[in-house]
Amino acid sequence: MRRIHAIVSALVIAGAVAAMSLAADETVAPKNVVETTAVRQYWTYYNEATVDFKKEMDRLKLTGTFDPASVIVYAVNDDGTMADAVPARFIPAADFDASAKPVGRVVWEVTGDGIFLTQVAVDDQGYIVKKPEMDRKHKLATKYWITFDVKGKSTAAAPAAANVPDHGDIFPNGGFEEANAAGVPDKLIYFRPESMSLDTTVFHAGKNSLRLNPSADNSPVNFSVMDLRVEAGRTYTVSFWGKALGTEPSISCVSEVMWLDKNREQLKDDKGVALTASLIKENYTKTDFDWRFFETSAQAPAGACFGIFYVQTYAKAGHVWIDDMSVRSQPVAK
Ligand SMILES: [Ca+2]
Repeated sequence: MRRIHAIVSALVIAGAVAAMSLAADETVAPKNVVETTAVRQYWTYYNEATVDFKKEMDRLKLTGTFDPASVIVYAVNDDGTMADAVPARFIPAADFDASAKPVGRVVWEVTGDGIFLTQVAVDDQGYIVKKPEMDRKHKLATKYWITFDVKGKSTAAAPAAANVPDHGDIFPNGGFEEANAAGVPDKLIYFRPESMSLDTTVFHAGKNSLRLNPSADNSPVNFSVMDLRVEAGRTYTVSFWGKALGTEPSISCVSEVMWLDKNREQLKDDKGVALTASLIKENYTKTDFDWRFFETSAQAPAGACFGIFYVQTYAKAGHVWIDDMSVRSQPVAK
């Protein structure tokens, strides 16, 4: 199944991809292509894009009625050739109408590359390289082709999409639901048992949350993901649910996203001030709070290759809980 497109993969695609007809074999060549990108991470995740297929049909001068079952997503190699179809789903918008308003979200799998944070660098051409050999792996932003057809014309079979969720989220295991028997959450390499734990009795959703356990000699405590790879110019919506209890009334929490360039240097404005996006702002939340939703949308600035998302408490007593950490990119296909 994963190699059925080998014939097409051998073709080198040059120039614009819109409205293309790739090969004589109509059963494998995507005709109607909406091009988008996603940034590969260490871990596998699901990206999403909202697509107005009416607009795309107009652009492609395509007549007929959009076929929701025809949506297939292909990865594109860095040389422009088509790679395999990836697990994907089309989720119609609430007011979807196949004829009048064929709009919805496409969610697809973005395969992790497994290159650990400390081994990752980005070269001058925008490729992820693996240190210390500086072995070039792939571009930071991978192209994807969302293909579709009109009713009665679909010929290519989509890969099984049984495990594709109904929304995209870059953040790995942000609900802390996946954990091993010892209570260590999966995929979150910054979990530190000396200052945090899984909580199976206090949570916002599911069965677990992450609890920060500050103390007088162990403060501040933070939970962060240091190796989010981002695409400059793309807007990211970053959020989590938080709760604080028993903390001192002076200062409780801060949460930010920081942006780093390809050398992992923090990006700053022309006054030398670090570029950040705040979820809990600089004046902090100065007292305990029950479950509250914190969110910000921020555009990754020019030159940004990495983002750090963290939640930190300055308390020396009490606990702070975190659940449903999320980072979503909504690349609206052009
Ligand atoms: Ca949870």
